[in-house]
Amino acid sequence: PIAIRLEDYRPPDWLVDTVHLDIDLHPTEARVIATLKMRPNPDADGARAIVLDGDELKLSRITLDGKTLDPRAYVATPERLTIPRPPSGPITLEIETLLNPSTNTQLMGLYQSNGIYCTQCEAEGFRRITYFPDRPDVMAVYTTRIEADKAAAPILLANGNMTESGDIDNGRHFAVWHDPFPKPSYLFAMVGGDLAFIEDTFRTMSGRDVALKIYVEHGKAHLCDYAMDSLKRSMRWDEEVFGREYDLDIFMIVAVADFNMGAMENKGLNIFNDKYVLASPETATDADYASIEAIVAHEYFHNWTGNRITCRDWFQLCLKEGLTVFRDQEFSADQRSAALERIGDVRNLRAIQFTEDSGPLAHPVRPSMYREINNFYTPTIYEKGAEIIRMLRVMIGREDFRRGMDLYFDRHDGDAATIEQFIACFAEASKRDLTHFSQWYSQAGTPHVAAEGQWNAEAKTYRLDLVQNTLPTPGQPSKEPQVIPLAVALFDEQGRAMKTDEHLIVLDRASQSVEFRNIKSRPVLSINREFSAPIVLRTNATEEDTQVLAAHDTDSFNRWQAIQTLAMKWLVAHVRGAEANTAAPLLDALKNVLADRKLAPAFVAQALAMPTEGDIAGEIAKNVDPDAIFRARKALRGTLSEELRASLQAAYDTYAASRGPFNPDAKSAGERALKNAALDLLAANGDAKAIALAARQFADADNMTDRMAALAALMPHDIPEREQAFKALYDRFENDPLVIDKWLTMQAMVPEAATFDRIKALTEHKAFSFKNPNRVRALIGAFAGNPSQFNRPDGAGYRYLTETAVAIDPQNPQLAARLMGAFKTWRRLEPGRAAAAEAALKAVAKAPNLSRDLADIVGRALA
Ligand code: B3K
Ligand code: ZN
Repeated sequence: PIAIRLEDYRPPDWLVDTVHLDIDLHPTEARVIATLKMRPNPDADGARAIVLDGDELKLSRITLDGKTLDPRAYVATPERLTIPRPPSGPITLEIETLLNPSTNTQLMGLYQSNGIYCTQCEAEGFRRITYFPDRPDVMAVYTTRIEADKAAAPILLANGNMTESGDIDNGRHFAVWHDPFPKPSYLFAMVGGDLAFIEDTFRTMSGRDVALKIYVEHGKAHLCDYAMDSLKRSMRWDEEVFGREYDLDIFMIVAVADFNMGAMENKGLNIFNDKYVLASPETATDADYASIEAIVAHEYFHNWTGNRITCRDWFQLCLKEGLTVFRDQEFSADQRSAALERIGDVRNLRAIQFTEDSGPLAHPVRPSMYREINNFYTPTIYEKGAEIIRMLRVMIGREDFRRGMDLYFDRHDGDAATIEQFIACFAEASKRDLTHFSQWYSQAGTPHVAAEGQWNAEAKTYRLDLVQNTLPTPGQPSKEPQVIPLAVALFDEQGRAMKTDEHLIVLDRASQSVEFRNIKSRPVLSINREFSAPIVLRTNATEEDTQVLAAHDTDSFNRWQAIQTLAMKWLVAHVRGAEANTAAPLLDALKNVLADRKLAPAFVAQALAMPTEGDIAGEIAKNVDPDAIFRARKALRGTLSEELRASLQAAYDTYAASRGPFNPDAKSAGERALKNAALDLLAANGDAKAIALAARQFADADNMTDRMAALAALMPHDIPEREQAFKALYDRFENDPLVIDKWLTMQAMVPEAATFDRIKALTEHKAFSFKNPNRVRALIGAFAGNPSQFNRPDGAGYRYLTETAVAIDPQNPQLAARLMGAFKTWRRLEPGRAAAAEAALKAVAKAPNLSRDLADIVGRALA
């Protein structure tokens, strides 16, 4: 695939002012007539040829200013429509294309999901509908007329407000939608089908009433209430916190079963994966409820950060995605618990982004080159992008941050903007030079920071020496120092906060020292509080220091971090063969936390959740042996199970007893989380009483959270109770695909050699289909996330994954490429496994006719 470079950006030669789409829906022969009012771009100096993008398109007709275009005046291929010598002034083009939605298995452009017509255009799917300058800096006003068989598609939706609808003869009908806000083509959407819906209204801060509708397949309307509630809370929150009001008369969400990702923010017509809309206590876990809330909010927030202000080009993707993730994280923090949200977000960042940043797929938050843009919807663009904005707020303070956001909305409303323009707003609002800070966008890799403190008893000073270093990443062999905001506090050895003047240290050189004065006793350092910067931190803290923080740090994040640090120390020592080392400091810390009635149960649950196998592999970083890691983690959990039995049982009993009707709110979810974390550890050794307890909870549960937690506790053990539970889950929910996904995932996670055969058998099961992305991710994606089994020493896991990806590729390249994300850490494996992974990747690279998506990912994974 050819390289697209940021430095090659040129403004479009032609602009499109209005688009009129006339779509005649049909399963195999849908007809699209696009009428484009175009004019030369006064800001461009390039050639004046008209070059429109296409992808697998079939042109049936074209007119220019009402006259059929002479075949010698244009060239049409499936990928491009070129008019080499168009008139010099404004023109109207009418382009007719014919599509086959029923065979569109890529799920890009116009396709059918369970008979429902829907579209997905980001990033480059609009060109699968009609020829168009399919780039985000071409913004136009769209009017969409949809016509369809009324029985097959009684509901016809598109962006904007509906302006007209009616019946025509032959049982057909139509609807016209007009979106007054100019938008790029990637935000276009339409839907047609026989759908159920729920509706509500929202009164905006200026007093306008907005109709809210959520459309789903028939029989699912009763599962939409939580999504609707999340939507209304998001709309209110964006008004209160960012001053952003909704702008159309209607806001719609449509949920479909076949979708390549989570959801899509099309203007006024969000299209969602079923998984992030449908919920009932019976079928959705607390984690599902939290994701629905976060994703509904995320897509809604895009209305301002993404739609009203969009991206000039795809290199600026983090402009909308990093910012919108930041906004949805803030929303969840406000709706639930800020401390717990931060712990969860950092856990996720380390699991998915730090791993990416340390391997062959590392890339800057704003890349300077890509070959397939769909491969850049990554944790780096999204999660690290959000971290940069959080750091910016820490650096300039909340007030200037808000003023910078206001300025951005004010100045760039209606624009296709760049990162530079965004940062300039904050530089102006805070009167600061943010040039060096902006390097976070261009330099890849996670900085490692060493913080070493020395207390001088005589001088009563505490000197903190800070050193930063970022390892090379592909294409960036040497790195510059980053601007790293470090929130700091000092405690005495009894855990009392010391009064110090310095709270925020900005490390912006390779090394620097800070001195605290008037420090009368040896301090304990709490640094990178609230995870103020996305870095890997090493300190010279003693184990006693870490215990002080684990017991007393007033920053919940760092208190949780201290406990993780104690656990990690034990785990790494164990992986390296030091089996005799004591877990006493960790056990003390956990006993403390379990006994502390003032702590939120959700926090205690997070403290009990030991570092994952992936976390440990990241810490070890080189020569990783997944089996040794698995054994160490199992041994630690076994020790906790033995040593904390009484307090775990007490925690379990407390929250098992306080059960009322299911409520998905944060407080109830936190109580369930603690109860289930306790159950998980109680059962970690396979103790017969604990297994019986888990089996009983599975059987008696009145909600999916408790049911899945019980199954997760049984899952690591090769016992009949586990197999009975798998069977019971299937029998009860065989007609509910979203629960079937949980059933598939849990089986794919079993840490036993037999899992490999189980996976292969499950692909033949009638509940499974390679055509549905949710099923594939639930089974194959989860297997790729099973560290000990995907990384089987014989390499069979690698081969299976790559062969599966190659088989899926012709049908759905995006899905195939996503699966390959499992190889982002292959280079840190021990030599035997690394060789097997490399061989599997090389076999893919040699396969014929790879999609651009798969070829790009494999090429980079091997580079
Ligand atoms: N913007 C979409 C993602 C589109 C992915 C295209 N491959 C969803 C989101 O981030 O909100
Ligand atoms: Zn987004």
